[in-house]
Amino acid sequence: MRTQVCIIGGGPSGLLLGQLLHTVGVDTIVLERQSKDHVLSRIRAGVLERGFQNLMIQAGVGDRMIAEGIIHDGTLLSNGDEKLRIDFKALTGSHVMVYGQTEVTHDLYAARDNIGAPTLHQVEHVEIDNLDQPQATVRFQQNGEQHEITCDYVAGCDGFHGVSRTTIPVEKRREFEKVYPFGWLGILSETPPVDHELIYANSERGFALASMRNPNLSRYYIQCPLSDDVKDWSDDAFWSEFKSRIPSDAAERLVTGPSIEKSIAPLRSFVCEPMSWGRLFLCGDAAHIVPPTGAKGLNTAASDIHYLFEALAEKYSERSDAGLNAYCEKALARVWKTQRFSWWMTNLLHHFPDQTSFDRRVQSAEFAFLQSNEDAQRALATNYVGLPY
Ligand code: RFL
Ligand code: PHB
Repeated sequence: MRTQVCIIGGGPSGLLLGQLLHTVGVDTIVLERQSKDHVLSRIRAGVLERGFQNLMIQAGVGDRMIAEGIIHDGTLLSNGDEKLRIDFKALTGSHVMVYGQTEVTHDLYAARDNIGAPTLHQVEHVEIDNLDQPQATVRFQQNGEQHEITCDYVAGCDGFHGVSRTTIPVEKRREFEKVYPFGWLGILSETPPVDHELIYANSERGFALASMRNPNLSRYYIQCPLSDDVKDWSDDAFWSEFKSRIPSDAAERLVTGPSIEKSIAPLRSFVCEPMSWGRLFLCGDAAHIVPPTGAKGLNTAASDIHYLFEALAEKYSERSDAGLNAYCEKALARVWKTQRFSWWMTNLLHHFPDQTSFDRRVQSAEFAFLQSNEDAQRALATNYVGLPY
């Protein structure tokens, strides 16, 4: 098999890149380890920056998102019963959109099927080779048979547990990591969201987040110890803990119901440098992970895709390597800014097991400063709605 760009990973990064390249006539093959149903059943991100929304439109897959996505002009932060609304619209003139990653992936798969571009599922033992040669090679197995693809470029969009990153020789790779001493227990429930905007709550009992997918589907999270097992969390236990952490007026109007999904995700900050190696370009979770507090994971994946798409389009239309040579530096500059913001939001809003009474007072002082200072609010809002590409 032969293609111009071989994309490893059929998650949102890989699929979005495939659609964008299609608009400029560049052909791709997507290799995905899981079945399509498995990929579409994953419940993950919920908040899209304006840049992400624009990329979906540019890729020709924005119609359902525009029709069904919910525009959010602000979000509420709380510290105990102290509240602060961050008004994105007034502070930045911009907004975010609530439209689930599951829906994004669904729309991207439908569009890919529509153009008849090849997506090979349940591939195993992917190996990337010849990255320093005029053509790269990708070998893999499917249904027990060995296959090989030759291509101009490889896009490593295979997430944190993928193989692309480890193709960069270990002595040439630097990894920066911070593992947080807690996770997020999340549930999805067919109940009306407790508020029309998201609530990020810090409380004496730890962090909670009230989010949503649509007017009758709520997504709620609480910070929990990493040692917790999701099987030990009954719905009742979740609701009671969640209620104790959000502001009391919200707790009073909270509608509870059975959970239809419940899982625990660990929190981690991670960056791999470089993000390119010969003909290989890493994008999204394959190269970096953020704790979900700032809603930046999927959005930072999208900015990588934007830089890589522009560089590949330039290469194929103008025969220039300038964009590809600059990819790593451009992508990393924005990646580190979103790392800083996600780390800062995580520190502002969570309880750390080794936190002293001094640390807690500093957290409250930071919250009070935000409440009293519009410039600080604008800095938060500017990062939350998304830094420019
Ligand atoms: P993905 O989604 O992990 O997709 C990678 C794909 O590659 C496949 N794969 C392989 N394929 C072939 N060969 C191999 N060897 C392979 N190894 C892996 C995998 O099966 C998979 O299909 O990475 P991608 O595309 O870079 O997308 C990244 C996003 O999924 C991620 O950043 C976000 O979900 C993070 N995230 C959030 N991001 C936001 O921007 N806003 C949010 O509100 C937000 N909330 C969240 C989140 C992540 C969460 N979890 C579960 C970690 C909330 C949570 C709880
Ligand atoms: C979500 O709706 O899943 C969500 C929203 C905001 C975040 C993280 C997750 O910061």
